Amino acid sequence: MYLLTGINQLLSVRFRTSEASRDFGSMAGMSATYEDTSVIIACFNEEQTIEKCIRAVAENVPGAEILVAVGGVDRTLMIAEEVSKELSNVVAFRNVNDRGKGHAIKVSVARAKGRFMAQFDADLQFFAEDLPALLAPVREGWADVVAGSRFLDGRKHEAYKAIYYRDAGNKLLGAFVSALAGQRLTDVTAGMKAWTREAIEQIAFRDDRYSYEAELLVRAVREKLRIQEVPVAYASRAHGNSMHRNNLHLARAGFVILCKSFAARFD
Ligand SMILES: Nc1nc2c(ncn2[C@@H]2O[C@H](COP(=O)(O)OP(=O)(O)O)[C@@H](O)[C@H]2O)c(=O)[nH]1
Ligand SMILES: [Mg+2]
Repeated sequence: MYLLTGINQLLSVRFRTSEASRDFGSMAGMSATYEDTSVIIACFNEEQTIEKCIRAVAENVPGAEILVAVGGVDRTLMIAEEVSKELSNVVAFRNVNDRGKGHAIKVSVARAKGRFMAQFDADLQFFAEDLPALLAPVREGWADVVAGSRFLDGRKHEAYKAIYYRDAGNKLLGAFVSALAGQRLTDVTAGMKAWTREAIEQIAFRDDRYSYEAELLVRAVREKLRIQEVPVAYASRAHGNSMHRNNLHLARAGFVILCKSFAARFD
């Protein structure tokens, strides 16, 4: 009972409103080339999807630098290097001493040439078609950080088979981080985010694993940066394995993200 009341209170916190009424669809087609942009793909044993992923990114954000930061032990790096011979703006590298997705993103940010950056998961759970709309708010100068959201209306999730506990947990995390940040954020763990170079340097997130996703947003609010959410489509994982192996692991990850978000708000 107390738990439910608490959750309700969390959800009913009065938030600073974001500019939810913007028409993301119309902005998506604005820029034809992305020479000023780097797209970061962190991957861990994604040999089955990496080629399709890189090609989809290259097609949807033509001209962008594509950094592929590879951990794990399978053929992902070999495949990415093969694609880079054909597509000159693809830079594939082994993330030496890979400590997790957060680490791979940090290392890639340090290597990236673009003024604007986006992260995009290698497992094809997100759609490269959403990258232009994700990047529009930072490239047009009206946001410093953009968070892709699977829980905002606007995109369909036709290839997604709902996992009740995971979805509920993600929404709860969103509500918790919103309450911490004082700004409504519906989805803090989505694998699609974008930022400006100045913003990510100012944020300087610390976590090397999965909690960096929420930490990044909490620190962005602390730094008084402008965050915009953009709806993104989502699909179930069809190949490879999630870094969250089972429900127990997932629950523990949720708890760790919660604690690290709290620490990032007040440290
Ligand atoms: N370099 C690196 N990438 C990772 C690591 N863990 C996950 N990733 C990548 O981060 C993205 C999201 O991970 P995923 O396992 O799909 O997380 P989930 O979608 O939350 O289940 C995928 O592209 C993974 O390959 C890691 O330890 N190192
Ligand atoms: Mg995934």
